[in-house]
Amino acid sequence: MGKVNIENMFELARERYAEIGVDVDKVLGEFSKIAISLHCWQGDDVGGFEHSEAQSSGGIQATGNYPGKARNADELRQDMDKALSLIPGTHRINLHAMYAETDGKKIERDELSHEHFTRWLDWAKEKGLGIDFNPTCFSHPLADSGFTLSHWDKKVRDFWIRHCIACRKIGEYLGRELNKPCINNIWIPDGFKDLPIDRRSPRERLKESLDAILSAPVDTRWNKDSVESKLFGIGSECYVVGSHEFYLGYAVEKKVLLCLDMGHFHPTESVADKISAVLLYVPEILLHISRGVRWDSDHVVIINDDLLSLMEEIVRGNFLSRVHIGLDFFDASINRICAWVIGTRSVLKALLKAMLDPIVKLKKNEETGDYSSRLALLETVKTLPWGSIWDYYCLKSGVPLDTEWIDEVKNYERKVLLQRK
Ligand code: RNT
Ligand code: ZN
Repeated sequence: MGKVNIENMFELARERYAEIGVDVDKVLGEFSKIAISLHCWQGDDVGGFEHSEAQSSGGIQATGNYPGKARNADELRQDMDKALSLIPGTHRINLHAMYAETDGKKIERDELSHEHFTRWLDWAKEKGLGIDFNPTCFSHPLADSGFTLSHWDKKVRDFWIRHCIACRKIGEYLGRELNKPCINNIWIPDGFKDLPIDRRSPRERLKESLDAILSAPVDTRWNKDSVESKLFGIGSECYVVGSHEFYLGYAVEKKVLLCLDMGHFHPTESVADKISAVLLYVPEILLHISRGVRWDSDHVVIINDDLLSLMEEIVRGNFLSRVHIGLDFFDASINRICAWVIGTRSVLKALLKAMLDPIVKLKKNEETGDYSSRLALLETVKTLPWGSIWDYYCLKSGVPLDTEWIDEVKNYERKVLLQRK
């Protein structure tokens, strides 16, 4: 579609929205400031670059065999650059400790420091990106038992405590250097495949370990701690130590961030509905936007009811400054750059749509008890021309339209990805 057509359609859409009391220019101004955290692990199927022989996956798994995955950090950055060039706005990237660059030297995870992330940092500085971080408490011989911070053996726990403290220090450094706080999210796979007798002790040990991690002196202006719960994993079907209740309580007690992953709840539970409840008690939350199909399958995010209602809740509750939007999906059966672009653009589009909704009018309907008008208007906004506003935003941001970006990835696939043997 030509530039003039996009602009004309935008003008008409803007008028249409003005009729229902929505100031599109104001919305676009606010929308352009929102950063999404792009997870690096979509680019290499959650592999990392340690290349150790003893790998275990911690109950998460990318499936598929699409050619061209990144084999080292340079390739991963090159692929992320490509993806970011097809996504409007300035965003963040989300790293795991196992993406350290150690120049071929074996550095144990409890010895990692910011020096092992210098190239990531320089790249982020150059591109104006923020960085988020995660300790990697899986894919490691000391995680083979299925237990890390809640392990019965103090030596194993202490190793992972040291690793998490090292990661908090890295996060502090990255945050300060970039002048943008780093969200440091702890997720551990700990749990039992089959029925445990003692559900209590591992949770007591996990609490103790987390206390030890958080008591290390780290400037929380630059490193913001977050904890992520889970319902079950592959191999931890019967019991997960870090359950929702565990971490909700922990985050409330310690005033740290709670991470809500969309795949980590019972399938009919709404993560959207949790936001306004949780934010009464914790300062901020981190989202791991994901799409579970039948189970916590981490499919690429698309615009569906779950995503739309999540974004609506953040906007309608006026929570944008307290909700950090991160992505967490991994699909190795399609082009990995397409996965990033589809998922991130979908999140942005759902957010834009939510911001364009006539919230003042809808609230008024509700407050006056006029639920018929509320429902009628909710149905009306579904077909308002928000796609034309998205197209215009892409044009002004210098990125291709929805109908155009795929060609660029296909070119890149031919020229770059398929050359990786
Ligand atoms: C696992 C969690 C966790 C991971 C990443 C790699 O179920 O969702 O967030 O996906 O840390
Ligand atoms: Zn997650």
